[in-house]
Amino acid sequence: MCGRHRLLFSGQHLLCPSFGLQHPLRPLTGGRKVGSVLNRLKPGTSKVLHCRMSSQASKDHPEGPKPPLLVDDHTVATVRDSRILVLLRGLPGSGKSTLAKDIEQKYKDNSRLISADLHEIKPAVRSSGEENYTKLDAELTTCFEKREANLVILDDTHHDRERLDKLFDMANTYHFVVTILEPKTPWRLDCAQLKDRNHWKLSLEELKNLRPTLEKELLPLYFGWFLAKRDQDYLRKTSHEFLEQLGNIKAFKKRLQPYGCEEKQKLDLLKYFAKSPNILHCTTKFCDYGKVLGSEEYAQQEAVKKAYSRGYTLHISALFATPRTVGAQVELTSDQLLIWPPDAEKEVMPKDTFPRGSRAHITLGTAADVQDVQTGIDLLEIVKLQQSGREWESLGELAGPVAGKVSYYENGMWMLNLARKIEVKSIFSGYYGKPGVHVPLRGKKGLFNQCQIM
Ligand code: 2AM
Repeated sequence: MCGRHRLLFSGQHLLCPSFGLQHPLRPLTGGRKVGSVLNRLKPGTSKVLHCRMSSQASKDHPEGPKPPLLVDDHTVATVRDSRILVLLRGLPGSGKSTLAKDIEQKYKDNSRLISADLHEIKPAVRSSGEENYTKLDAELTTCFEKREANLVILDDTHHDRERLDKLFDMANTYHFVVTILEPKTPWRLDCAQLKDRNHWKLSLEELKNLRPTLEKELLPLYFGWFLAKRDQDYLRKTSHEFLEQLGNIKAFKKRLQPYGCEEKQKLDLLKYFAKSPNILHCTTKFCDYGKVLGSEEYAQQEAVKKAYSRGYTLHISALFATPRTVGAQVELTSDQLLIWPPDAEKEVMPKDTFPRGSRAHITLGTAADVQDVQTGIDLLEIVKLQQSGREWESLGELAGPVAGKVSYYENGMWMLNLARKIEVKSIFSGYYGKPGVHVPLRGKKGLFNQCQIM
C-alpha cells in the first residue's frame, strides 16, 4: 500500500528528548444547555409511540450490553471533553430511540438528540429523498454552527450510504468525531418481531427489504483513537511550540539541507508542514472501507468490538520531525495493544522487526504532497536507527512546555524525548468520511514560501 505514497527519505530520524507539558485542567467548556427534542414534539404523533416503544422494550426484554459511553466512567469523562456525532443505526423498532434517549439523558447538559422520526421521515430503501431531510439537516447544521452541543445524537435508520456520506462530510466540516452505535436488542434483525414493534407500521416485506442494507457492518477508512477536543487543541499548540523551538536551535539551522534549504536560509517549520489532519488521531487499522485485506476480520474481533466508542488515555513520549512529517510517538499500554494489529509494523516495513506498537503515532503535520501514512514510516525509521545501537547526537534541549532533549539522527530526522510524557484523552472509533481531509497546520492557506534568506 505504501507504494502509493511518496517515500523520499533515506532513513534518518530525529530523536527529540522529552518535553514536559502537563496540560492545565481547564473547566469543561460544554455547549449550551439545550431543551430536549421531546419538548418540541408535535402533539399526538411520535411522542406516545416512542414512549410506548421504550417501556415495552425494557419490560419485555433485556436490551443487551450498554455502550461504554453510558456505563464506563473514563469514557463518559472523555466524551464530555470531545465533539462527537453519535449515529444510531438499525431497523425501525430495533431499540435505537431508547438508546438515543438514554444517551441524551446521560449527557443532558451538553447533548442534542435529533430524531428522523420526529421529522416524520419514514424509513424506506429508496424513498427517503434529500428533500425529506431538509428540515432535519437545517436543525443539525444550526446545532453544529451555533455549538449548541458537544454531543450530537442522530436517531435514524442510517441504512443509505449517500445519506451517511453527507453526514460524514458535515461532521468533518465541524470537526466532530463520528461514532456509529447499533442497538444490541435480541430482536434487532428479527423482522417478524420488528413488524409489531415499529411505529411506522412497516410490513414484513418492507422490513425484509431494508434488512440487507443494515446487516453488513459499515467499515471505516480507518479505525483509531481520536483525541478529545481540548487535548487536541493542547497537542496542536504543543507541536507548534516544538517546531518553533526546534527551528531556532543552532544545530537545526546548520542541518537545513534535507529540508531543501541552504545553511544561510531561515526555515519556518510551521509553514513547511503545510497540512494537519482534521481531527488528530492515532490510527490502529487502515481499512479503506473494507478493501484492505483483513479489515473485516479486524472489525469482527471481540476486543475491537468491546473497544469501539470507549475512552482511552494515550501516552506521548516523544515528538519528531523529518523532512516529510511531524508526529508524536505514542507508547501503547497492554490494554491498547489488544487492538493493535499484529502486522501494523510489517505492513509498511516488511523486512524489519519491531516491538509491537512501535508504529503507534499521531500525525501532527505533513509537508506538501506527503501523505499522512508517511509519519508512521518515519517513526519506524527512527526506531530502527535507535535499535541499531549507534550513539546518536544529542544536539540541544528545549524548554518550557516542550522540555526535553533533542537528538539528531541523519537526513533531517530529529526527535524530542519529552521530559514528561503528555497524556491525551481519546475515543476509539472509526473515520468513515472521505480521505484526505486536512486543516492547515497554521495560517489560512496551506502553502507558503518555505525558505527565507536570513
Ligand atoms: P496516519 O495514521 O499516519 O496519520 C488516512 O489515510 C489515515 O489512515 C491517515 O491517518 C493515515 O496515516 C492512516 N493510514 C494508516 N495506514 C495507512 C495506509 N496503509 N494507507 C493510507 N493511510 C494509512
